[in-house]
Amino acid sequence: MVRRTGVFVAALFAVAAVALPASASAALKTVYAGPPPSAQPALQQYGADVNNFFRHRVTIHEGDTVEWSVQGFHTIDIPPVGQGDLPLILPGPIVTGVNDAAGNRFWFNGKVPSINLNPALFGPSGGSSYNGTARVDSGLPLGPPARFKVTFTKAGTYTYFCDVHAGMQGTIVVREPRQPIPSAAQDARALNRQVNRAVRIAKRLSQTVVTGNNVDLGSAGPQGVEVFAMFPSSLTVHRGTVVRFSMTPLSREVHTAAFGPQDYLNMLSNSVGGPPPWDQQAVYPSDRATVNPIPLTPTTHGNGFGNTGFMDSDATTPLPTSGQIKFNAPGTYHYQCLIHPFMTGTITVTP
Ligand SMILES: [Cu+2]
Repeated sequence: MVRRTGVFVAALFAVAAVALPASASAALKTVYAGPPPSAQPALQQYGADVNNFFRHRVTIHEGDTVEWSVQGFHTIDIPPVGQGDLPLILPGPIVTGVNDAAGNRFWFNGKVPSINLNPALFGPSGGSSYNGTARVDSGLPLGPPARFKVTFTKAGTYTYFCDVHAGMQGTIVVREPRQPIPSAAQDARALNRQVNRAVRIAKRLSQTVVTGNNVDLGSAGPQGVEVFAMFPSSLTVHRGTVVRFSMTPLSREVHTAAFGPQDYLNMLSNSVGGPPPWDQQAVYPSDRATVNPIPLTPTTHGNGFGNTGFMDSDATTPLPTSGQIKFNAPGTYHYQCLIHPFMTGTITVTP
């Protein structure tokens, strides 16, 4: 239904554009949340996505409308001037009753708040008109090909955010009626420059080399560009080695490194990819409260489960930026990110 409406509206505007005199200023500009579809093949060859708005900065006239075309799991949060975005996750009731495959209680029962999506993001809020004083938020879930329109009624410079990806923000400059704004051709050139720059960054990031007993979860660069892979994707260590799994400093994502049987990891991945409440085994480190680093063998927790839990590079959340796992028995250990299950890796442990 969303897709049909979007196509219909786009067709209406195409007709309107033809009917208007050439001198009339544009009444609507499109911003992509995530890279525009035309840029995605070039980014995908490097396994990259971009947590940014395209164009990052857009200038319109008072009374004009911006339409966001959402190309990923993003929101559009336009707060009152000077305020920040809404939190993605919120602490809730204390965790209880979460047992491992062997029937033993995880350390975090009775000790930590459950972590779930912020309910304020479950739907749109604030209407479709913005004057700088009251928040307009598209809310979740907004996957492709969702569209979100806001009319800007007062001149000013407005910073807005994606609530999902910390650091993902854009700017709408709203000018008074007789002030100049960029033409459609100028906007198109600026969009191309941003896309080309992102592709160059993605290519460089795809060649990331991580040495030692370390794995980077993703490789993030400037402008919200991130390659979604484990670096390195396979690592061989001796029994007893501690491997550190780290976020990269510029990442706007949340990742985990989770080990265990594939069906068990699928269950956890489906939980955090779906509506709350999330399975808190995915969120919290499997063992951190009692032992650090997390010890892992093929029989840990009854089934070889071990998890760093949610990690990010955002200083405003309580999530850690890295986690350590100690490999206590020889074998081949497959692991993945529970939030991005296509990010996979292997640790081979020799005797
Ligand atoms: Cu991830």
